[in-house]
Amino acid sequence: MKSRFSLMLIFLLLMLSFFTCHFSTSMAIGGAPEATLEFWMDENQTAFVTVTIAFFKSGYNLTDWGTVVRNVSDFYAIPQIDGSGGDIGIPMFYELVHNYSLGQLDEGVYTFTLLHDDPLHTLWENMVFEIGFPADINDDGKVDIRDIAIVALAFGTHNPDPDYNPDADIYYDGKVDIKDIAFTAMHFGE
Ligand SMILES: [Ca+2]
Repeated sequence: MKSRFSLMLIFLLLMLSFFTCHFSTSMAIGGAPEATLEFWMDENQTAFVTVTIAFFKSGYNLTDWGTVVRNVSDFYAIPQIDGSGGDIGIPMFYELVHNYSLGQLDEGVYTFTLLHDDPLHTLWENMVFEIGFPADINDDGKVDIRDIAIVALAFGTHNPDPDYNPDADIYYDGKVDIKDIAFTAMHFGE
């Protein structure tokens, strides 16, 4: 009785994985583009994000990648995907790669957001990356109670308050809040 139940469970799991695989494959064949983001730095410490958009050609052309706007700690990449008419044929797999230069960034934690919205598809990908060793605020090579104290002292301040300390603003969003304390605490002892 027990082994029959186990067999049943295995069968159900197999069915579930089959449907999950089948579903994701048919999404791609249906033409919904998929984006992947990769962060890297060159020898001059310039930060880049490589955006790869993969899609099956079903009347799609990526003609304009738009611009990246730096909004304190967030970068928004807004690719424009233009329809190119009813191009019905054998589905072809396309991949478009674009490098966004983010320039030389101060030490901190940043978020890169890719957003594309059209009547058919929404592409939304988020990536968090770190520059330097931001939890070590006093730059003495370790994260300890001194670093926590610096963030605690600046807690609740906003740029341009006189007490605002950009080094304590690890998420670099113009305010020192619980996110910055939590990040420092998470790296405590490193
Ligand atoms: Ca330190």
